[in-house]
Amino acid sequence: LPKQLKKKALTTFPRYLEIECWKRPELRGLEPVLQAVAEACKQINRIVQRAQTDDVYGVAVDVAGNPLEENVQGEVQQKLDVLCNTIMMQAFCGSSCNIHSVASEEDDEPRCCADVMNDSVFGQGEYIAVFDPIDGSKNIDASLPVGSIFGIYRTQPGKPVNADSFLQDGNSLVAAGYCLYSATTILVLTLGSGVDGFTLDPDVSRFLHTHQDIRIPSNGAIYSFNEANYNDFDEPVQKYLSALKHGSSSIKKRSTARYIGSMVADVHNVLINGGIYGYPRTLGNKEGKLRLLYESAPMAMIMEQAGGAGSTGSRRILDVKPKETHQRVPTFLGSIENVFELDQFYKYYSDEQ
Ligand code: P6P
Repeated sequence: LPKQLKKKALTTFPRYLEIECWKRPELRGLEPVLQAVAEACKQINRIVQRAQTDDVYGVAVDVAGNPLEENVQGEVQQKLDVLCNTIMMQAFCGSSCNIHSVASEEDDEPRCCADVMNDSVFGQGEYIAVFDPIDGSKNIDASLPVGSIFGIYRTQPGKPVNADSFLQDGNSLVAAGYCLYSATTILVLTLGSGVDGFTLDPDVSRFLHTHQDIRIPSNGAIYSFNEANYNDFDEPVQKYLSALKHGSSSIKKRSTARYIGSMVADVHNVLINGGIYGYPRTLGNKEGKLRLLYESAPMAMIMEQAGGAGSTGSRRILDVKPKETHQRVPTFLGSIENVFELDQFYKYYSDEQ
């Protein structure tokens, strides 16, 4: 092939981590952790791909065959959710001794890694991790995309590590990422200096560095909201959506409404193509539906690192300090101009003024 037609060989995720941790030695402790998380995402990918043929699917039951109790979200846990939670938890806790404790969407309370691994060798580390192991798992019914979301914080020096250690605002995130299980399986990660994407080559089971330094367009055509809730939205959101549909003196008419109902898929679509994703507060969810700690804050870090924004409508998501692990927050993520526009509607129309 002529030189210009030869595609540069894609490097692997381990190679990327090796170089990033060489550049920034303070991240060295995360190298085995993130390697293990990538392996966990490969396992989850396979489980998702085979969920409806391997009978992993269905309601998780106890030894007597009774459905397991509802999780903190009030959902009867699916076998798949429980399995993916275990895989992700063991990846964080068992990969090294650098993660002290973890908080999962599937568990009421954070757990110390020494307990998770049943070995006091673990759980001494300087980091804590938060994750939603399989967000939107109900979408697997219709073979729709689902995703895993995670974030890593440092423990606070000199303070005991407990549930309060997780109540840090998103500015303190050291790393954030997600894995989207869709037409392709892609791991998207930020270590605080840009965003990179790694697509799984299923033939060799390797994440390859397909997206270097992802930058979200400063403005985009996509708007991604569950508009069935339109009548419940705050007036600023209603006016913003109306302006997107009809155009206004200050807002360009948008042509592309997209909503899959799987946060990782909807957010990734906006990251790659530009636009805005929103899950505003509704009458049924006074603070929105998405969880601050392990959904909105990691996604907001990724958006900001890619040149975008993450807002609650009145403040940066990364500035919101959680009061409790499963706190919800109104969430708007996407291109800087789109999110800015939305915030301006809140500024001028909100009845909160
Ligand atoms: P609705 C999935 O259950 C989830 O948490 C997110 O992945 C998704 O964006 C949202 O809920 C969808 O919620 O109310 O639009 O069905």
